[in-house]
Order: sequence, then C-alpha cells, then structure tokens
Amino acid sequence: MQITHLHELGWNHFFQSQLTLAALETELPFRVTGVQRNLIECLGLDAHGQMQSVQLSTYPWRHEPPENHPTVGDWLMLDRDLQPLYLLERKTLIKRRSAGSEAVLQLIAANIDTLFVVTSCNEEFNLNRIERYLVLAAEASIDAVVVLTKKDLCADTSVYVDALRKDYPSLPVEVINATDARDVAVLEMWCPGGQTIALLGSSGVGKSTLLNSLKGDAGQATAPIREKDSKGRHTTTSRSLHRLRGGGILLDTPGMRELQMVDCEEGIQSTFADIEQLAQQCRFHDCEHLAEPGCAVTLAVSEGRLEQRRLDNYHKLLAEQARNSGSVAERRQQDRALGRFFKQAKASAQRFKSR
Ligand SMILES: Nc1nc2c(ncn2[C@@H]2O[C@H](COP(=O)(O)OP(=O)(O)OP(=O)(O)O)[C@@H](O)[C@H]2O)c(=O)[nH]1
Ligand SMILES: [Mg+2]
Ligand SMILES: [Zn+2]
Repeated sequence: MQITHLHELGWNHFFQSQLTLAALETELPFRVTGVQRNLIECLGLDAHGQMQSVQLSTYPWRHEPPENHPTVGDWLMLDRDLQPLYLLERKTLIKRRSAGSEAVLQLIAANIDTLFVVTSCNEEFNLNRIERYLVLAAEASIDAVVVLTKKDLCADTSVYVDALRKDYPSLPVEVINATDARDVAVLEMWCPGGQTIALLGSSGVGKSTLLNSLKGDAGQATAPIREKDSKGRHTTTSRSLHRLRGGGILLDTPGMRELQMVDCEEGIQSTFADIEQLAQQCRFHDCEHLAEPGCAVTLAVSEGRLEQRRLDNYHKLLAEQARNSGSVAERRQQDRALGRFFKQAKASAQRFKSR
C-alpha cells in the first residue's frame, strides 16, 4: 500500500493527543502491520515524509508480559533512525488465551474499530461460537457486524438470519456472496476512511475472499474447503493489514481453531444482558441459576422465554473465563517477577562495568 498521510493508516486524535510537543517533532509514529515470530513489520512516514516499511526485532520486549508486546494494529513510536521507542496507548484490544495447554495471553489485534464476525450459511454456522466473538467485541467496546457468507450456495439463508435476530435484534447482519464484488459492496459502509476493521472467523468461511473482493484484486491466497466436512484448510497463516479503496483498513487473520475466553467478564455480562437482567429477580442474591428455588432465569427457560442453549453457553463462557483469567494472572505475576529480575541483573552488571 502507498500512503502520503498517516490518517490513511488510521492515525487520529486519540493517538496524536498522547504525544508531547517534543515527541511530535522528533519521533515518528509507525503502524504495526504484521508480527511474525521474532519480527515486527510496521509502516509509516520517515523524517522526510517518505513512506517506509520497517522490520524490527521483538528483542526489546523479550522480558515484558504479553500485553506489552506490539501486536498488529498497534502504533509504535520510532526515533529518526527508525529504531523503536515505545507503544502508544491502545484504543481497543482483542485478546484470547492462546491455544495449547500453557496459560498464556495472546494478543489478536489492537486499535480495531469494527469487528466482522465471518461465518457461512452452512454447517459451520454455530451460535455458541458466534457468541464468543461477540463477547470479545463487547469486552473491547468494538462494534460487531456478523457477515454471513456463501449465500449463493444456500437455498434458504433466512434460517441463519432469524437465529441471530432472535437473540440479537439490534446486531447488524449482512448476508453476502464473498466472491462477488458487487455483493460485498454492502460492507463498504462499515469501512470508511481511517477506520480499521478486523475479519475473524473459522478457517474456510471466506475472510480472504471477502478481502480480495473489497480490494478488487486477488492478492490474498484462498483455497477451497474440504468436501467431506466443509472445513477450511488454514490457508491464511499470519495476520496482515490491507488498505481498501474507500480508505478503510482491513485486517485479515488466520482461521481460529479455538477461541478461549480470558479477562472478559464484562463482555459476557453485556452480551448476555437479558440473563443478567432476569438474574436481578432471582430470590437469592448469589443465585447461580442452576437449580435454586425462586430462580428467575431458569423460570424463563421453562416458560420458553430464554433458550436453554443460551443459558448453557453463558455458564460455560463465565466458567472458562474465570479459569483462564486465574491462570493467566498467575503467569503474569511470574513474568513480572522474571522481568524485574532481568532488569536488576542488567543494572548491577552495568554498575560493575562502570567501576
Ligand atoms: N460460492 C462461494 N464461495 C465462497 C464464498 N466465500 C468464500 N468462498 C470460497 O470458500 C473457500 C475458502 O475461502 P477463503 O477466503 O480461503 O477462507 P478463509 O476464511 O480466508 O480461510 P482461512 O484463511 O483458512 O482462515 C474458497 O474456495 C472461496 O472461494 C461465497 O460467499 N460463495
Ligand atoms: Mg484466509
Ligand atoms: Zn437465578
């Protein structure tokens, strides 16, 4: 992508207001467009106003807890020699517990304005999974739009739309054929200049296809899903930022196998606000809505005003987030202690050297 002004990368007042006058004169904001294992890619304007793509090592952050590491979408301040200085405060942050047995926090993206939850009109569609993405968005105060792809392969898309409308009447839902540029144009209203939009969803739902149709090229690789079970082939393997014709910035991501909740109690509460509201009428203050007498939530289920599926998912997500947040917090404390140890070791080595 070619840029002549930082606004084209999503720079705005929120970030500008974090800089001192001195910083404005001597430092350069760069946007992180990709993070590979030990490499940060970023894009910005150098001291001469020329666009530069810079690759930096993650080394300076090696002893920092995961939250402090640069992630895609971050704004990183560089000096005039294009060396990293510090990260700017994030407007929003999407994170999860990383897949695997270790309790590590993984940052998915920073400074996202709108989240496209991409899912298809086939057996991949799953309300429980969609709710996980909605919780992430709610926790980060990001607007979510559900994008239902593959409408051209589906005889009746209303089943999917109705299922979403029933539980989320005010949630925007767009039904598209991602391979058709004219069809995909309905999404442009969510992608105006300066806004950053992230595509999240399982492998094979058409995230990269959607990006190509919005951009009007075939730059991002896509691949057919497996015939026997409609599963994707994990074609996209790293996150990348792309500029759209209308000025929006779109983040394509690899399909997620697992989206484990962490630090998102508020996101769950707001996504399941109906359950939280019912809970205020439960007889016991600490009602867990399982089998307690006088429980307004289970009463709503038995009277058909609340789906059992939804209540089950609510319980499941709350338990999962409590478990993961506990183990991630423990890990965070260990990392901090280790970070302090390294800093002290470095300082005493320097004192020793300067003697
Ligand atoms: N007919 C039709 N095919 C689609 C649509 N959306 C995606 N596809 C096809 O579905 C397959 C998977 O699409 P991708 O764009 O690679 O999926 P992805 O979400 O990027 O998958 P990962 O990169 O693995 O996460 C490709 O063969 C696309 O052509 C659609 O709306 N209609
Ligand atoms: Mg892809
Ligand atoms: Zn209750």
